[in-house]
Amino acid sequence: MATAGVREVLPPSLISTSDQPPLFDGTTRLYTSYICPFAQRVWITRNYKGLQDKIKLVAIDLQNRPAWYKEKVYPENKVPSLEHNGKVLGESLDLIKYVDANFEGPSLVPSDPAKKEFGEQVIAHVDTFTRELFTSLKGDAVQLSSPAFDYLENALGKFDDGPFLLGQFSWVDVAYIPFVERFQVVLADVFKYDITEGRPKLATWIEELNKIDAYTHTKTDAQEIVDIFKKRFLSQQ
Ligand SMILES: N[C@@H](CCC(=O)N[C@@H](CS)C(=O)NCC(=O)O)C(=O)O
Repeated sequence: MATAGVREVLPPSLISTSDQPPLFDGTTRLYTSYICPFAQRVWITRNYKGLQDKIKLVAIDLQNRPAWYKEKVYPENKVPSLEHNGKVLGESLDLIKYVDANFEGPSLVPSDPAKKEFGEQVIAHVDTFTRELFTSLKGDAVQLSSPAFDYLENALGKFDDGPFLLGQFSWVDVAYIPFVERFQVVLADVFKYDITEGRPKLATWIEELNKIDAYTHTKTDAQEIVDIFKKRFLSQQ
């Protein structure tokens, strides 16, 4: 039984020669990659709801992917995907909501209509947010990434009953934090820029998220993030 605060032992990532785990044997499986920000959203959700024993992690090495993943499990060939009740579902934002609605544990979607509505609004912006961040790496990253972080700073001012985007911790924080985590590290290391400078709400938000085990247990090592970004997105740096 996994207990809050105790770090679970993560299974090794499966590679091209790894056998396929049984499919549709009644086990719920989250196919994931430990370094994927999209998959991290669903992993945080699972942890927060205390589902470590109910949703098994199956990590895939995306650089050396087993053929059976695309052929038998998830034709989109991406992570995350969730095997549950005889089906395999994908898309991280949908999966956060699916896991929240279909499993026990604390809810990540508030019932307050004003929070629900603002949550949908902020979620509708998340793809623009991530696009802005990745595009910023092709030019003056500090200047080009600023509107994205300013958006968050502004959104964090909406509710004052807690430090999170909807006041209390919710699926909206889960959707954003994997990307903020990566760009905070990369902008600090490569561009010597602190994204929290002049953004006190963002600083507190990150600080408070770092107190939540469900999230901290999913974080990627900072040096690994820098190495991945240098190789994939910053080849000219
Ligand atoms: N829109 C998808 C994106 C998932 C995604 O792009 N995952 C990446 C890893 S971070 C992936 O599986 N890439 C494999 C590929 O594109 O072949 C979601 O939100 O779940």
